[in-house]
Amino acid sequence: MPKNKIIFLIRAYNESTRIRGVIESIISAWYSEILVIDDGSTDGTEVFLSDFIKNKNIHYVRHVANRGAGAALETGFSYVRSRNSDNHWKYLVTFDADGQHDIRDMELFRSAFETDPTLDVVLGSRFITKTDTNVPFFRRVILWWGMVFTSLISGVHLTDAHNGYRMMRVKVLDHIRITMDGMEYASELIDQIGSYQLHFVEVPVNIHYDEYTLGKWQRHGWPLRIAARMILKKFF
Ligand SMILES: Nc1nc2c(ncn2[C@@H]2O[C@H](COP(=O)(O)OP(=O)(O)O)[C@@H](O)[C@H]2O)c(=O)[nH]1
Ligand SMILES: [Mg+2]
Repeated sequence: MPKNKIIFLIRAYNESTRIRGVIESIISAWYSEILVIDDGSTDGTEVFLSDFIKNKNIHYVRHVANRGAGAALETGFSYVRSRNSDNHWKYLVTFDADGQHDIRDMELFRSAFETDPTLDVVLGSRFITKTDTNVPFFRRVILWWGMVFTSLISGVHLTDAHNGYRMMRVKVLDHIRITMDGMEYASELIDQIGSYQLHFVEVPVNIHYDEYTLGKWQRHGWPLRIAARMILKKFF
């Protein structure tokens, strides 16, 4: 699988202290196609990335105001849909801007597609087999709740429903449309994977936790409110 067929979609909201390192780790693994959706950051993210943008090392789109992780994902999807008429990109990877994802795990995503050509989507999971990830207790409870909720609402059973590390065929974007702007997009995405009967598998990934990433939880909104928005959207 040639690496330039894979586009990395990185959404970033005020991650200026982390995002350069993330982009550098991707480039140093010889991936060249990187799309950053700057979700209305107010911390100078654009300035931190100015040389990448100027030298066209990355594709860069900025929301004028913060719209949320789901909206930023859909902006990235529509960018890829509208600029891929020659099918240049075959796969899309969603990758966090905060350094939680490990580029080395790409080997597992790629080999999943290579061993099973019928796959549409490969999803990262912290909870299958033993990864080195040490998920803090409070996070584990929230993720468990997210997993149960998503199973109930979508009928798709995953071990880790809210893992942002995913790889999909670009042609899947013909079906998928994210309409939920906030964190509830993760359940919506899985719901659509179920509705379109996309063929998926989970692979084990390491998610890196540190003080910085654990300190961001307030940005997500309350889990019950996120779930309520998803229920309203799906049933009303
Ligand atoms: N929390 C949050 N993240 C956003 C937003 N817009 C884009 N993102 C990015 O979405 C990714 C996932 O968000 P994060 O807070 O790390 O969530 P978590 O890793 O699932 O706990 C990160 O790269 C964020 O920078 C937003 O409005 N809120
Ligand atoms: Mg994160």
